[in-house]
Amino acid sequence: MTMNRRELMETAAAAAALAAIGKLELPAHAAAPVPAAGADKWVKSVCRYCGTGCGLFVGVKDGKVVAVKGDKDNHNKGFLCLKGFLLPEIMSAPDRLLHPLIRKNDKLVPATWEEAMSLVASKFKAAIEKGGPDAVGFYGSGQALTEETYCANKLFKAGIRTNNIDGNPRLCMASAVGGYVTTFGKDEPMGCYDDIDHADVMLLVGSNAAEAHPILFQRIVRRKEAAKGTKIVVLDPRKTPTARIADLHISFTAGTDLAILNAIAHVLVKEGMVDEEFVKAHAAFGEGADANKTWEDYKAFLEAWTPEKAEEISGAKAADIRTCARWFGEKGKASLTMWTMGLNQRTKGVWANNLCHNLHLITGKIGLPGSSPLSLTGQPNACGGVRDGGALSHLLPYGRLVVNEKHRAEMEKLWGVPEGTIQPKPGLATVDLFRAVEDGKVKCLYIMCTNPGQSMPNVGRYRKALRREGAFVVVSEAFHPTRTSELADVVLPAALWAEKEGVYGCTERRYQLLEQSVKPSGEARPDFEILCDLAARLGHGKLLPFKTASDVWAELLTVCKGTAYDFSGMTRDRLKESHGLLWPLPTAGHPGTKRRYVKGDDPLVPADHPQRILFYGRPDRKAVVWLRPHQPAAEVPDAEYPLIYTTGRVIEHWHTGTMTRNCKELRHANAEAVVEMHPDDAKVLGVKNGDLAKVASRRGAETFKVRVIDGSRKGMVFVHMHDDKRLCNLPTNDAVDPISKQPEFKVCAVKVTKA
Ligand SMILES: Nc1nc2c(c(=O)[nH]1)N[C@H]1C(S)=C(S)[C@@H](COP(=O)(O)OP(=O)(O)OC[C@H]3O[C@@H](n4cnc5c(=O)[nH]c(N)nc54)[C@H](O)[C@@H]3O)O[C@H]1N2
Ligand SMILES: Nc1nc2c(c(=O)[nH]1)N[C@H]1C(S)=C(S)[C@@H](COP(=O)(O)OP(=O)(O)OC[C@H]3O[C@@H](n4cnc5c(=O)[nH]c(N)nc54)[C@H](O)[C@@H]3O)O[C@H]1N2
Ligand code: SF4
Ligand SMILES: [Mo]
Repeated sequence: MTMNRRELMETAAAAAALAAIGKLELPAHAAAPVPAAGADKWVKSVCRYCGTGCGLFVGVKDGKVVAVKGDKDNHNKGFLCLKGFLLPEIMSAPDRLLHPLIRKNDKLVPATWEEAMSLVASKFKAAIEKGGPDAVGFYGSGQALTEETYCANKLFKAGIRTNNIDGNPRLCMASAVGGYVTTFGKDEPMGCYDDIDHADVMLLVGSNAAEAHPILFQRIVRRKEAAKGTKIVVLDPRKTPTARIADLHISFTAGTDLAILNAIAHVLVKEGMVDEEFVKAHAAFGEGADANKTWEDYKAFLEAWTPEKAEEISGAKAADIRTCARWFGEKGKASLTMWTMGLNQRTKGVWANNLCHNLHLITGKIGLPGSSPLSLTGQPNACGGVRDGGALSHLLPYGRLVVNEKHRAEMEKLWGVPEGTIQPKPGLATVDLFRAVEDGKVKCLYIMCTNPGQSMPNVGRYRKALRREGAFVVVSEAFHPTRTSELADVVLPAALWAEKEGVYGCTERRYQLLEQSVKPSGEARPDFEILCDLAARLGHGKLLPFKTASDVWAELLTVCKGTAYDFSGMTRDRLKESHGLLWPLPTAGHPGTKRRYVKGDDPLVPADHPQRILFYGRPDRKAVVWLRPHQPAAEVPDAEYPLIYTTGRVIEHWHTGTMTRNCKELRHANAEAVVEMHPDDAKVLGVKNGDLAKVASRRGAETFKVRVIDGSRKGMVFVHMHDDKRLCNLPTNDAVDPISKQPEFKVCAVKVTKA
């Protein structure tokens, strides 16, 4: 790390920062120092960035956002990390897009809204007339507001009648969704942040929470400080800032977690740490796609998965796996597992999720304070808008499925469209959607609130697809140029964060309202308004008759009613008064649900249910323990491409950097993506700190500055994803998990040479 970055991190708001440099004391927190800008009013809102979902107040002066301060009455207790704290800087950045752009003579030039929207509508109409509804598609985002995503979903699935609507949660949370649905029958975690405060043992698997969820990480650190003896195990190939607070850091070859997770279960069974009664009452067992196995079958399956075998496959020490299992399984202790992209972004991502759930089901350490599998959500509204709202190509709102006739009929009735309107076949998931643009099947693509020209795996291929002759690409963006807007035919200026109103749903099923603080900049319009305008121009105005985001919410309260997501008691007024509400919340007076499936907490479990828990998500009212053997990544190193390539985040930057590059403090701290490598690898390659190295896979290559760092794992290089000049996704693999269709960003094979 450069001195510059260290200096920055020392003054940063997150406990993460101190943990990263090996100190555990909590820093004097940046919740307090509000810039001396003297705001006239403070408007309640939520941070624009990560799935922690910190509550904050936006300080407004003369119609401009001048400051933010953390909301003391929300779960973040007034704390914000540096990115959240610096949000005001992004609002009036020089690269804010203030008017529409249209491509003329291969150049993007300013246009009026009327010109831009009539061009978009005519292109969409022509494509649909010629090629049918599936000739168009929509690619959305876990950062769009719930109301916006819902409008897009309704317009495309019920108006245009295509299921070709997907979004970046496919790159992010799809394997978590697949894990929850296959194990519990319904998506979304059962646990909550409060579990951190009760956990005795915390497993962080493939999660660098110190950088990616700083305020949650701070809560983890607080728990460790408050309850001596709390054990933290980090399973990550790299020695991340998160790993620096671990009591046990298990490093291993990327892509081999399945062997380790099965070996942990092996030890739990062998050493009598299972809860037979719980298993008997609540667990089913399955293999492949069917829950047709038994407890005995599962134990027989685990026989082979010894820690020694896991060591052979993964390089993790068998003794460490045993220690981890013994901590996790100790009777009477609360155990919490949290995971993120290290598990999800894999071709066996759903299986890896299942194996996390298995550990909790066989020990009964689930649905108790401090005991839960809790997948950490990446984006601020992946849960609320896209997952719960059903805006993926195979989903319909609130747990309903495109392939289910009854679900389609329910939605058709709710949407007031004729029976048979919704297509019964799932549309194209992200990678297939972009391939359909490549081969001309999808002629028009509408991209909203995401930057796939930088964030897609094997991005060189899809950048070409977006510029293909005959493809028409619309991008709704708050900034320009981005690596996607530069490829567009039309760029629409979107209102940003505090310039509009809507709901975000974060990791713990918590829905929160972002109130509008200021007017949109320039000619920018909220995505909600743009979508309603498009619907009217395409002849589907009746489907989106909404005047305000609040009107959309009123409709959502009816759409969720009676589902496992029921939040119909969460009126706009309640959201306004509250500092976040957790669903299920089915009636006006209900306080919300901390722990789902748990009697006395979850209103969907009958009060007289004889057991403490009811897994009502599946017809047999059980959760499934899955028999999932280890399988290797889609691409593993060989003689020609000898190193593992993995990519991810740094605390200062958000994804493709369009927003955080606009904060000078963040930009200066860590502007350029580097390739981190182990000293031994650097020696073999003949490179040192600051040299340039070319990283090449079978798909593409990019050059990065070298950072030699002993926290790296030998045989693996790690590259940051925020740099728009050095695209970390040129080499990544676009192979997908067969169940979740999520790409394997985290593992592929590369060769590195001095550039
Ligand atoms: N600062 C910041 N915070 C963010 C974001 C951001 O862009 N910047 N983005 C948000 C979003 S959308 C997301 S999805 C989250 C992501 O949050 P995280 O998943 O925590 O972040 P990543 O850096 O993508 O990856 C996490 C870790 O996975 C490890 N890893 C790689 N391969 C494997 C493997 O095979 N097994 C295991 N167990 N681990 C492996 C990497 O070494 C890395 O440390 O962050 C959210 N928060
Ligand atoms: N190599 C590699 N690639 C990855 C990952 C990885 O770990 N490694 N992680 C993947 C994951 S988990 C994720 S979530 C994706 C994220 O990838 P992206 O979604 O492509 O990344 P962002 O930079 O968040 O893009 C959001 C865009 O929306 C714009 N924007 C902001 N607010 C608004 C708004 O209100 N309306 C509109 N219309 N636009 C707005 C921002 O300027 C920004 O350009 O990246 C994926 N790609
Ligand atoms: S932890 Fe996440 S939600 Fe909270 S302030 Fe930081 S970026 Fe925003
Ligand atoms: Mo993500």
